[in-house]
Amino acid sequence: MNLRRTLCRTGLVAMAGLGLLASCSQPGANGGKAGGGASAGRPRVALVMKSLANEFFKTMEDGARAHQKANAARYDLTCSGIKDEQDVAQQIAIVEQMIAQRVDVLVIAPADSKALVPVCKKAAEAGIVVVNIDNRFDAAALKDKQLAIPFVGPDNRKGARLGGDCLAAKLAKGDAVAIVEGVPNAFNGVQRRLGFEDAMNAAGLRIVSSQSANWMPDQAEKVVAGMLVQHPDLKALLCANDNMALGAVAALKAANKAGQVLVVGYDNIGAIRELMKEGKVLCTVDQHADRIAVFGIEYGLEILAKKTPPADRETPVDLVTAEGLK
Ligand code: ALL
Repeated sequence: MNLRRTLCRTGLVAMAGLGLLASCSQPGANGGKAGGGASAGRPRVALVMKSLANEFFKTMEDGARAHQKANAARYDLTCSGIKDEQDVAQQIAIVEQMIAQRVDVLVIAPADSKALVPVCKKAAEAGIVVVNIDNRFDAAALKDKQLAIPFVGPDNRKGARLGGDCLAAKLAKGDAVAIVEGVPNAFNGVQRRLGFEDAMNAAGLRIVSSQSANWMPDQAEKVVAGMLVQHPDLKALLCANDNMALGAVAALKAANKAGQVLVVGYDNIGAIRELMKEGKVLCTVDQHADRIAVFGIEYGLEILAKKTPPADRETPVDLVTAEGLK
């Protein structure tokens, strides 16, 4: 095993000891250059994601790695993530490590829209170009720290509206529906709830319950089981991500209500596409996980090279229906 791979392995073991999940594609040696750390002159980009147990982030990582491979002469890439959707402290610890390693660009999907702001300020002050992807930082928290970090990602309210409108077309005015929300401190989760509400209100549907299941399937299964008992007339479940839609489908099966309550998801993961083909999920929203990080990386490299002033960039969202998959 060569030295680079050994270092990568050692790093992984150390990170595993801290409960961090990380992987190295092109770890490179830290050149020790002030403010740099580029290997062979190439900038080092760190992609910091959330739960790698979520297929969404696996797809994001695969997309980023494929892009790096095709652009190997342009930059080196390190990808990391956390084990648990809510483990904000671990994500902060990863960013601290990236600062210590003096990467050039940090592309981050924050697990919490407020809690990651201080450590990202520290990264920016260390001369690292920080790009926020997927889940937007809280505007007030950024302002408070006098920090300007560009956001590269979709309009989540718009995306959720697409899923909500698709559902509304299948229901009658006055029907009861429920929302399964993401982590309350994630801006994108909040925006998706608002987008679902926009669609339900426009169609005259009744939202009888709206509860968080923190993006996780097992939590969603429990939350939905409770909703089904409390609201036996429920006609549909709007889930803020596909993992929670998986939990919702499991809860429906356990309650012998499979096929009787419509399910909407968000992410377009493989497992949900299968359930859509089986008629167990009505639709989902594709935010193109494979491209979100790539957009962020490209933008980070551009800012690094040209000192472009930070500006937000909106990425696409599209509705995916069962019919569309046939
Ligand atoms: C969000 C993503 C996905 C994902 C969720 C779970 O930031 O946009 O919808 O399912 O994180 O961590």
